[in-house]
Amino acid sequence: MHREDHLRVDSLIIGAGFAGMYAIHKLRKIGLQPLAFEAGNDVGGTWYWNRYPGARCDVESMEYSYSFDNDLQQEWQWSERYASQAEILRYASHVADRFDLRRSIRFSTRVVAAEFDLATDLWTVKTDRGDVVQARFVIMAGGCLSLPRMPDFPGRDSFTGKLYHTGSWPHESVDFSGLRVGVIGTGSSGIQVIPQLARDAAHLTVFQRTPNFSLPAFNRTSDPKAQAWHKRHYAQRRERARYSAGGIAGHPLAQRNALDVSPRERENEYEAAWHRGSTGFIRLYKDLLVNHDANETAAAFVRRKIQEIVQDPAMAERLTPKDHPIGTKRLCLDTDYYDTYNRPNVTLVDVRSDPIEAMVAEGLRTRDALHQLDAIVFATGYDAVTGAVLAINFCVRGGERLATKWAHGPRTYLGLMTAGFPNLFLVTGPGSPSVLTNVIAAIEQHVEWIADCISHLQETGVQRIEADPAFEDDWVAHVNELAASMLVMKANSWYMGANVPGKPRVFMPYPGGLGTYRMKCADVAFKGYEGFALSGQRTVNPELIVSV
Ligand code: NA7
Repeated sequence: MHREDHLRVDSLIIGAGFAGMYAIHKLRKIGLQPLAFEAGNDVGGTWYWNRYPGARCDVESMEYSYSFDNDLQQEWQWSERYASQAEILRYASHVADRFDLRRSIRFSTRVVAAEFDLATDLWTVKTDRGDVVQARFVIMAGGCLSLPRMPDFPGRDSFTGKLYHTGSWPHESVDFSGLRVGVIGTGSSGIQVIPQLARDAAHLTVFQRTPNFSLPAFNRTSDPKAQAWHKRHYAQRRERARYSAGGIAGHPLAQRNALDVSPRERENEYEAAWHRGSTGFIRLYKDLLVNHDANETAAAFVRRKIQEIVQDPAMAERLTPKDHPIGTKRLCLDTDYYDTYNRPNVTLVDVRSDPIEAMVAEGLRTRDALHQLDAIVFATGYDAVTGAVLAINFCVRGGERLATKWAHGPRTYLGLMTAGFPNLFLVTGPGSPSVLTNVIAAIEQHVEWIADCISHLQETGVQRIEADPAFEDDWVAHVNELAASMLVMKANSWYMGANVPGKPRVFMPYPGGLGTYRMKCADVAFKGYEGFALSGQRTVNPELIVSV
C-alpha cells in the first residue's frame, strides 16, 4: 500500500504506457521529479491490457519503438517484423528497467479526479486508492484506446459461459480447446483474434456488423542483416519518419495520383503493395484518401482479393466491405484472416441482417437463431481518443468541468491543451495526429514539446500556461476543415466517435500528417508559445516540492 496523502509534486503523469514512460524520463531530464499513477500493475499501457491471442502491432517493430535513445535502439533486438504483444511488453519492461522508471510510478492506481485551483495554480489529483496529490503540471498520458467498450446487450448477466474483452484480457492463458466460442466485432482486434480462436476452439461463430478492409501482414522472423542495415541507418530513418505523414519511414512517399496511372500499371502496383504487407498500401497514391474514384480503385482491388481467398461466394460477399472507402476506418493487417472463413468450424453471422437481440444463459440470441456458446469474446473496441480523458473528472475549482466543455465534442489547441484548464497537457490528445500515425512517433513529438514548454516556464518563472480560446477555436475549425476535405468523414469510424452511442460525431484526430503538425507545433513554440497565455510568477517555494 502506498497511499499518498497531500503530497505535492512538480509534475503528475497519468498513465505509464509508452507516453507516460517517456514523459517520466523526459521530465526528469529537465530537472523535475514526476510522479505517475498507472491503473495496471506494470508498465506498457495498451500492450499491458491487450493480451488476447494474436495481438500484434501493425507498424513494423523497427519503427514502432522509441527513437530518443540511440543505445536503446541499437541494442534492442526485435525477433519479428511485426512484434507480438508479448514482445512489445518485454520491450516496455526493458525500457522501464533501463531508465529506472518504476520508482516514479504508483501501480494499480487509477486517477479519478483532478481539480485546478486558480488561486494557487495547483492541480489536486485524487485516485481510487485514496491518494490526494497536488501538482503544478498534470500530463494526461492515458492513451487513445484504453477504455474498452462493451455493448450493453440485454441479458448480459444471464450468460453462464465466460466473457472476455480483447482490451482487458486475463493475464493467465485461456484455453479455448473444445469450446464453442463467439467473437463480436471485426475491427483490428477481431481480425487478429479470430484466426487464433478458430484454430483453438471446437467451433467459432463470428458476429460481424461491418466488414473491414484487411491486408495480409506477411509477418516473419526478423532478418538479422535487414535489422543491422536498419540500425546503421536509424538516424536518417527516424528523421524521415518524424516528418512523414504517418510517422513511418517505410511508407511510400506518393508522387502520383491513382487516377493519372493506367489501370494495368495501377493493378501491378497494388499487387506489389499487397505483397509488401503494410498499411502503407493506402499511401501508394496521393489521391487515395481524398478522391472517391481514386479510392475506389484500391478498394476494388482488395475486394477482389477477398473474393479470391474466401471459397464460398456467399461468405465472401458478406465479408466484402462496401459501406466505406478503404483507409477511412483503420486499415487492418492480418495473418490468415480471410482464409479462416474457409475452415469448417467457422460460422459468420451478419448482425445487420440478423441483429443480436439478447444474451441468454446458453449464448447469444439473434433475431433468427440461438447461438449456443461456452465463451464470448467482445472485440468491440474502445471509447477512443476522449474516453480515458473524460473518465477522469477534470474540473476547475468553482468553475467548469471538462466533460461539460466537451459535451459537443473535444476542443483543444493543437491537441495539447484545452482552454480553461491551465497546466494540463494532453499527450496524443484529440486534435493531434495520434491514432492516425505510428503512435510512438506522435508520443515522442508531444512529450518533447511539453518538456520544452515546461522548461521554458521554469526558466522564465511562469507558473501558469493555458490555451487561448480564440486559437483553440481556430484549431478546431482547421482540423474540421481538413477532415471535411478528406474521405475520412465518409465512414462511421471510432475516429468520429461513431461506435459509441450518444458520443458527438466529430473527427477527433488531426488528419494533416505528423510532419506538418510537428512544424506547426515548433513554430508556435518559436513564436513564444503563440496562442497560449503565460501568466503568474512563481509563488510556491520549491522546497515544498517533495521528492518521490
Ligand atoms: P474497433 O476497430 O472499434 O472494432 C470494433 C468492432 O466491434 C467493429 O467491428 C464494430 O462494428 C464491432 N461492434 C461494436 N459494437 C458492436 C455491437 N453492438 N454489435 C456488433 N458489433 C459491434 O476496435 P478494435 O479493438 O478492433 O480496434 C481498435 C484499435 O486498436 C485499432 O484500430 C488499432 O488501432 C488498435 P462497426 O464497425 O462499429 O459496425
